[in-house]
Amino acid sequence: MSEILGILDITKDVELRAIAEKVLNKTRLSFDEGVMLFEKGSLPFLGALANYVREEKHGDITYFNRNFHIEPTNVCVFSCKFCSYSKLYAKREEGWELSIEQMMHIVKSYDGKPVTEVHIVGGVHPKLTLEFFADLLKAIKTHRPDLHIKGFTPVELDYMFKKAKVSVEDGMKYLHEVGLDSLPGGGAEIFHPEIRTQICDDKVNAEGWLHIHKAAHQLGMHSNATMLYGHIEKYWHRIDHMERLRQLQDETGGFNTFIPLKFRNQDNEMSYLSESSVIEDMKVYAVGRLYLDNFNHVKAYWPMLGRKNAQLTLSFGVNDIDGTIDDTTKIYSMAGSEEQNPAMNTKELVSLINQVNRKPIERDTLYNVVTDYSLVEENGVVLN
Ligand code: V47
Ligand code: SF4
Repeated sequence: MSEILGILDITKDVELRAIAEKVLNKTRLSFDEGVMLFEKGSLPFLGALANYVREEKHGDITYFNRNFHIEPTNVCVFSCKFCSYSKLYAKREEGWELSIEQMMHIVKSYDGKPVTEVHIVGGVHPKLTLEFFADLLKAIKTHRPDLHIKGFTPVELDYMFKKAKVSVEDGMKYLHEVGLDSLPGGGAEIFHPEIRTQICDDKVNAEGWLHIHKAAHQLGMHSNATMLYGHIEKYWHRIDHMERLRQLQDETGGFNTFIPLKFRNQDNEMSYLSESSVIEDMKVYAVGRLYLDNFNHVKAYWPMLGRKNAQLTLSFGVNDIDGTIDDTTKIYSMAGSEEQNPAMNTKELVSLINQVNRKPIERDTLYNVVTDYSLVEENGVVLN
């Protein structure tokens, strides 16, 4: 109770106090209230409110998982202006594509290591087909059936399905049957056409992105959702984006996690834009936590934000800091990620979470507990 009164004391603004009361009473925020949080909400106000909701849902629990990435190709038929990665026409000699054998070599390099997930995502190569990716999924599942495969954004899937002339529903069913377990959150960017047509005009639109996630959810698969922020979008475009996600989540309940992605400006066609401040970054996490009342988890992708800022997000609504990846995806390192050395082992990740007095828990993709590290001593012994 005193905590609640404390939050209300942070601001004298009548409209913000009304929003705070709604959040404390678990009442859903309206579109205009979402925009108002960005316009008028101070950092302490948003932080206190988002942290309240985070602790109501998860206490101090902070999840991470042990995963690795495979990027089948950096060749891409699309031309997103924020992308520092795709090589098709401009720098063809820098383009690469991996064979199934090469990707299986990566999978096998994790044999005996306690990873629970492989995240597969890359460019959209004009030659790679639905059958090629089905063969990849089958090969991974044959080799390591327990490894959860989180793979392909609607950008890749839309292209694959259209080329194979199959419907979204049939295509998803097929990939699920041959081993695809869930979808990552990429390709969402900003849904509203006013922004989308300026930054990524030629790839799948909002309706297509949401349709593919809905089809996955209807098969019982889970997925994540991202939002690329901090470029040319206005506050209301961010809320419009979250609103569309909130509506689909009401229908299906299939989203696991919301992942805001900070626009990085190195070596892309939008390099003339400056990047958002840390204050703005924390506000995006907090508003995400408050507006998306039907999402259980909000994730900060630490290789992009840096270790210190990732720790800070844990006081702004975030309850997940992604994985102990050995090698960050090139899509980030090329756009200018905060971390020069984005590898972090489990011990480092656990102490990063402990340092800010949160409770580290290793999860699998579906948020089942793998190891509760608050019960594990330095030497790895599980305490009772
Ligand atoms: O959709 C591309 C983003 C995304 C830039 O689901 C950029 O667990 C910032 O979605 N600055 C792909 N971001 C990666 C992705 C992801 C990452 C980690 C975990 C999960 C998950 C999903 O990367 C793209 C795009 O939004 N991106 N260029 C850039 N310059
Ligand atoms: Fe291609 Fe993805 Fe880059 Fe867009 S963001 S150009 S779809 S690799």
